[in-house]
Amino acid sequence: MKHYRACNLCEAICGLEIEHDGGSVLSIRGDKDDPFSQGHICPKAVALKDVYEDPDRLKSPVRKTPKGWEKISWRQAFDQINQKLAPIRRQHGRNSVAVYLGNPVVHNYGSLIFSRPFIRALGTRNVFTATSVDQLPHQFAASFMLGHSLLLPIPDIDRCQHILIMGANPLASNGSMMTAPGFERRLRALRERGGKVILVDPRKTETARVADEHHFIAPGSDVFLLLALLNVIFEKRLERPGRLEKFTRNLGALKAAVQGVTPAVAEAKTGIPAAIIERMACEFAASGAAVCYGRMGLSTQAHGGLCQWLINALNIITGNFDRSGGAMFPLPAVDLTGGKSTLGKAGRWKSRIRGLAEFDGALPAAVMAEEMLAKGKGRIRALFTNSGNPVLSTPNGKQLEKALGKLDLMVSIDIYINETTRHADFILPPTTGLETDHYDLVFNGLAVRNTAKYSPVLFKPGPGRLADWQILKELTKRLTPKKSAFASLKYKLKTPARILKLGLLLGPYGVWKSPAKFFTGLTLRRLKRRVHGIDLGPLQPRLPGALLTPDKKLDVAPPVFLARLGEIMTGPGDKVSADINEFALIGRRHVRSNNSWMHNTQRLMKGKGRCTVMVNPADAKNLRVSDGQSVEVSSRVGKIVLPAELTDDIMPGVVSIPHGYGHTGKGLELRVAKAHAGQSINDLTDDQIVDKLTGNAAFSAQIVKIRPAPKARK
Ligand SMILES: Nc1nc2c(c(=O)[nH]1)N[C@H]1C(S)=C(S)[C@@H](COP(=O)(O)OP(=O)(O)OC[C@H]3O[C@@H](n4cnc5c(=O)[nH]c(N)nc54)[C@H](O)[C@@H]3O)O[C@H]1N2
Ligand SMILES: Nc1nc2c(c(=O)[nH]1)N[C@H]1C(S)=C(S)[C@@H](COP(=O)(O)OP(=O)(O)OC[C@H]3O[C@@H](n4cnc5c(=O)[nH]c(N)nc54)[C@H](O)[C@@H]3O)O[C@H]1N2
Ligand code: SF4
Ligand SMILES: [Mo]
Repeated sequence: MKHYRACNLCEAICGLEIEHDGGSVLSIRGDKDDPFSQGHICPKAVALKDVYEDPDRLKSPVRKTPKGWEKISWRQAFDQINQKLAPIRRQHGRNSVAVYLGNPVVHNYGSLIFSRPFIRALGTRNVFTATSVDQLPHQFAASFMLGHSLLLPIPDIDRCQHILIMGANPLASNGSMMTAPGFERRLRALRERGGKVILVDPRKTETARVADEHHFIAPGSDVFLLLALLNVIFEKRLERPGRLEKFTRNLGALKAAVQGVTPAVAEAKTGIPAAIIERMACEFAASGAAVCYGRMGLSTQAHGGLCQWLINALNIITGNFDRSGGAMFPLPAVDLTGGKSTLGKAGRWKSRIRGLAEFDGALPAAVMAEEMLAKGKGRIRALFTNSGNPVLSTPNGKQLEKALGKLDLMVSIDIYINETTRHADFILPPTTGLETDHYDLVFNGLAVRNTAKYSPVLFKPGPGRLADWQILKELTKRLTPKKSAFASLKYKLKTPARILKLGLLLGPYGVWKSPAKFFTGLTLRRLKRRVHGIDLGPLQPRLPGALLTPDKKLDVAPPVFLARLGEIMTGPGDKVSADINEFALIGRRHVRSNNSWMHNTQRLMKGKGRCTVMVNPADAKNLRVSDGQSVEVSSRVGKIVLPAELTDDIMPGVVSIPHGYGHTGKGLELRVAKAHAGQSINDLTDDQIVDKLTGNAAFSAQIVKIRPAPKARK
């Protein structure tokens, strides 16, 4: 039997063809008839079978006891959680209970939809999500420039002729903040039609293989490259905002802001020769269909917010915004912006200890531990985690681990006991992957083409199993005062599929939008019938209509960015180390790995351990370190020991360690791939180093010391 669905493991939403016998998976292949992914998949999709079959995956709620984990019923779990939660809320107030939402929430529509009412019912300001260790700067820039944090410009990769990629490695990550299944094929096609791919990255990554040019850049210095590119364009009068000009505000302020940051100034900061910067700017401006795209390497650094602003600005002043071949705005079948601005949703409250500002209802994850540790009124005493592993994924993970030990109550909704959930008092395991239905509410909104696809349940979960949304719904119900019979019936009837049905009906392709489309418009029933998905066409210009700023104008230089830019231009500058043992730390991803949680699948964890420290051979020589030798990497917050991997692919003065490893705790040993346990980069990253503008964690360019590891005592 064949089943069709979209893979929900990463942002590429590839179509899958799954052969099965009703109970087990026989094979997983790319669905050639999926109009978007056209047969592309990566090795992770095949590992969905392993997750489904994994004997280590939890199937029923567990409670921590002095004798270890004890299985309990759902009713016992909900009752006991409630009994412990109620007095904490009563005595210490609503903010004493915190929530952390991890990455898989955005890949799971039920969890996404039902997390909101849960947070609302808790009424807490201590909400943390993986956004602030990831793409917050993109959303921050979108909110201030366009009026909504989800009005995100996406490179029109299939029609552009020139792409400048900064701090992204789509050949390993399959693309991010840019849903483009088969990224490599799309980049190759760009070059085959005579286009150009330029990559700027402190590591010559897998993506460099398909680029025309790769330039090393000093980590954390991208803001100066972007300022210089804009500077050259204004100096040479190459700016051509075209039709955007009519509805763009503050062009003059942008021009003034980049004055003085010449290619020579940027060369000193970035290491990229001035002549190359000048040529890059001219080629970009001359292309007519160019786009600049910057991802993790740019958003998770001290100037993340400025970088994402300047990328938008570069695309705007060259007219490559909202036009074919530039950065465009998808029109998904369910529009999450809801037509309401998010402009006011910033800085409404601040974190208790460090005073970092809220954005879109959440505080930076980097303050989570201190909010649990620092005594006083308003301390976090209870935590719910949903689909996350912040001990491995947020800066200074060891400190967070210590803080979790001080909580009065911790509840985790997760399918595994991991480095974080092992500190929970209760783990509530949902159905996952092949056992759930899905519609991609988030990534259709970031996609390089408008498409829609509904993924039905493949294997019906057995009795006593609950989906994420059912767990959230039950937790919410118990927090909410008794409602009228009508209100509780209405709530009872709410399911993700029913909400989707309504969203599609009211959405831009829905029957409701245009009565003329009564027989053809998008409905859930019609979508379900098209098992491979529906193509809704290439991206179309949407501005100024889609803008959600009060005056319906695009702001190319909002004051918050100008103020922050002023600070960094007149401030003392970044520490440039002179010590030969000191290096700038960057991260990395591997195609056969998925953040912290798929390291229990044999198929992905084949071969040598990948959790190594990449060091340039010239640096290794100075350090007297040879390939494979154990080195100690240390920072203000911690120390880890890993094998060195010598490679010319890494820029001198820079070292790279992947994140998501460090599965070394008792009871957490990987069953199938011990060589891949590794150590956590976030035992080195400093929680005090954040992007001051957005509060996002600044993982990149933190300074670490390296030395040969002291020999282990016998
Ligand atoms: N130094 C450094 N740190 C980083 C990064 C980096 O590049 N460098 N990357 C950052 C980024 S981009 C991200 S997104 C974060 C990710 O950080 P997190 O979201 O905190 O962690 P994940 O590793 O994605 O863990 C996901 C958890 O969800 C569980 N899970 C999987 N499927 C389901 C499901 O269907 N339901 C439920 N309830 N649980 C499920 C898994 O078992 C796992 O425990 O890490 C960030 N941390
Ligand atoms: N196989 C696989 N795919 C994934 C994931 C995974 O864990 N495994 N995670 C998913 C998630 S949650 C996300 S958010 C995306 C991320 O998707 P990407 O952003 O494409 O992934 P990264 O590999 O983190 O790429 C960041 C690049 O930035 C570079 N870099 C680091 N610091 C700097 C800097 O200061 N300046 C510049 N210019 N470059 C810098 C790094 O060398 C790296 O090549 O990937 C997703 N896809
Ligand atoms: S690229 Fe992403 S969405 Fe596509 S198969 Fe791989 S993990 Fe799944
Ligand atoms: Mo991410």
